Amino acid sequence: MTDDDLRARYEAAHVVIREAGTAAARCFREREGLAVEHKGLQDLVSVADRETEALIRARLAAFFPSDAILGEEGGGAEASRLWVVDPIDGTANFLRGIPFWSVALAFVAEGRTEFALTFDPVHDELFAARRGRGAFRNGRPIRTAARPLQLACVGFSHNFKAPPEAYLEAMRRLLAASVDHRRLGSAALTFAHVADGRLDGAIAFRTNAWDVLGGLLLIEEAGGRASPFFDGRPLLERRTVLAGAPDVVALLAGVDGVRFS
Ligand code: 2AM
Ligand code: CA
Repeated sequence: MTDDDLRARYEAAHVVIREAGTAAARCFREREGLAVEHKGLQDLVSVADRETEALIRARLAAFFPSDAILGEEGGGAEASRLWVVDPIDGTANFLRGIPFWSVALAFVAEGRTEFALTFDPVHDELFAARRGRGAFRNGRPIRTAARPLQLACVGFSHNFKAPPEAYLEAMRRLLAASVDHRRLGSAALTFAHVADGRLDGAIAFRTNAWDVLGGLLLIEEAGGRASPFFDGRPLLERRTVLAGAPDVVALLAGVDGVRFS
């Protein structure tokens, strides 16, 4: 793809994610009575997730009809030009009225994430990164933190399809090193907060591409280290990923087989 092709998509993604996030935030404010279904154990979906994804798909298909789309709710398959969409990451927070959720978009060309956007419409924070060109919050450059380990804090993302052993091993290592932790409930937004230096690292257990693909690029572009998502396995296979400041990443490397290339 040419630089112009990528730039056109990156610019369009800003417009699309702001529109989608604004629509989702309207549902968030009026969420009482929203129909909710259970996808699995502690795994919910609402009409807001479906409508937000439908809006994103419609806009992307109109702008770039030959690109493929993979979305959490609507599915999809690997392709050479692929948009990866999480319409509402942190659905459980969204439905409880906890204002920590996001809309996440990433664009993959020839098996490499080229840009990523994560939008928190409640706080009007749009995190964006393009490969090789840095990471930004609302257009201003952001950097990962460089705190000493004993002031550090790592964000966890867990889902009930992941076995507990790796989670407990990560927790054991952090507690032994006096590193604090949070579980904020949106993997995509947790990774964005690491890119912005608010948290020092993030680990997500057996997670899907749409939850973390963009966040891994955001952290890399903000100066941190990130485990590769593209490791030879199919994109649709879940895996554990880890990213953040080098000493945090070193402390957790190897948990659930996480490797750095
Ligand atoms: P979601 O809100 O889009 O479902 C919670 O710590 C994180 O795990 C969120 O990013 C959440 O994404 C994700 N998550 C929740 N249930 C999940 C499941 N069954 N499989 C994979 N990811 C899940
Ligand atoms: Ca998600």
